[in-house]
Amino acid sequence: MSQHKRALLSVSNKEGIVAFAKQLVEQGYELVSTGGTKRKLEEAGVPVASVSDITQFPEILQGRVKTLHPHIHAGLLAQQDKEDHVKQLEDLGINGIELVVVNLYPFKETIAKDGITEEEAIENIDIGGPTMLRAAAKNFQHVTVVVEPDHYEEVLSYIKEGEVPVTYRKQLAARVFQHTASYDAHIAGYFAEAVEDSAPEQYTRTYERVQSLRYGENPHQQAAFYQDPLYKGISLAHASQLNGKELSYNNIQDANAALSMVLDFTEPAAIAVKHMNPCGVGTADSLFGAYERAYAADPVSIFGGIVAVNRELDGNTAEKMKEIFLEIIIAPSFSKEALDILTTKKNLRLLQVDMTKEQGAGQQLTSVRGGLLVQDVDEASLEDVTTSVPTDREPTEQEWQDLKLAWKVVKHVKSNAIVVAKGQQTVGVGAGQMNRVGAAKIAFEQASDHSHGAALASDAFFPMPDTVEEAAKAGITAIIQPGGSKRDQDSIDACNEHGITMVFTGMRHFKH
Ligand code: 93A
Repeated sequence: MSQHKRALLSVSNKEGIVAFAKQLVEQGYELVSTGGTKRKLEEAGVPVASVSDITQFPEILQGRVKTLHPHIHAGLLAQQDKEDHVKQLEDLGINGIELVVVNLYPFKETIAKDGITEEEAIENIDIGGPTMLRAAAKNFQHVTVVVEPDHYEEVLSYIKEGEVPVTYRKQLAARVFQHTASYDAHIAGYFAEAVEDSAPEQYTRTYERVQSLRYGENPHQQAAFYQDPLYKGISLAHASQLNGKELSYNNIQDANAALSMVLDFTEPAAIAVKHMNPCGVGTADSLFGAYERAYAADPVSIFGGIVAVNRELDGNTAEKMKEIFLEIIIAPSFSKEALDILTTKKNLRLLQVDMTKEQGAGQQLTSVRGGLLVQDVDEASLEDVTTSVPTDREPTEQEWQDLKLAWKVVKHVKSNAIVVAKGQQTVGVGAGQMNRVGAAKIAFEQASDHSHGAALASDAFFPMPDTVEEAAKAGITAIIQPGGSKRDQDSIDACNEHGITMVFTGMRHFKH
């Protein structure tokens, strides 16, 4: 056995490798490298042997087989405190490897690029690298393994002190197994997507931290924001923050709710959200008009709320928004005038989100104790169903407009949900009640006399005619709901009695 310690260096990301290698040589290490890494080190005048010299085997198949050889892997996996391991290495003329520095082909970065071919993606699946990393990590009692350039300095300082402590080597091994697990999860996710097998029962995804958050839903809870790097659709993780304080956990939840809602509208729309429920929704021919309606829908609750719009935010609308305290404004873009107006408020968060991407909303994850529920995001709309009108009276043109708006909004309201809408805006929202009539009563109370001639949407069917009775008292003239209750006829009769028209969608929109 050589009296020198040996380090194997094989890196795709060559940042910092030359400086690190030079210092290893100074510390008495013999270096061994694969083709590209070796070239880089030689150019810098660092003495280095090639893996092929050790294996006595060339790199073949355009680099697909470089380090996959018993001379390398026995060197990595041998337990130096086991006599028979040491003897076998000696008999076979294999030297041990004490330090492994490997980072992998950039698979994730490659697939993130536009227009990448399957061939390019596949060539970036590293096989030899993870094999070395995992071998060295398994053998952390005897081998130091470094997968991130961030660790070069720390490892060097230990080497200079004489030895890398085994506790630290174990930490590095843990990083390696996290790294290779996440690397493989990216590959699995890519393949699942490629064979259109990304349904919830085949769920394979890996998430990466976007940011640590100051705290969670409450100050005593720790939290962080993760993103699915494979998701290429519209997401807050891709937003540019143009002004304001850092987003909080609750901000992200609320902003996500507002964004999801505004994306359901093609006409100019403004959505105001509080605690993940819409408190005001307005649409109009202009964004200014839409915001005026969203504001008028509930001028009290919007205070401290989150507003999302689906058109460039202009100066006039910005001026109007500035009048009250808002936490966040989300828009596809902000005019210079709007920015000048709103950036005078130091804390107001402005989020610019590209709303043009077409990819769907993907899957939704909810954690339960010790587990996870996965489902498709509810992206259904009225266009996906065949509606029917079981009542004597059909909706008028105006009622249809209000019903459509109410139905779009009710999907985003926590169940049991009742939304009352009139004249291109919501006038009452009853959210998250344990009983449907309770939700309706809240909506009517909020709507006050605006519920006269208004439309009502219910996220699920009426098990009894009581909601219709209450609606009639409040002056509602049109109702939209899934239908399908055993006692639908009682609700239909009640509607007919009060001259109310009712639409069945055949589709439910529970949201928990
Ligand atoms: O194609 S591989 O999967 N086959 C191998 O045997 C192998 N050994 C190391 N890729 C392999 N590597 C990877 O090559 C390393 O993980 C590293 O990312 C890269 C370094 O290659 P080079 O030194 O030629 O730039």
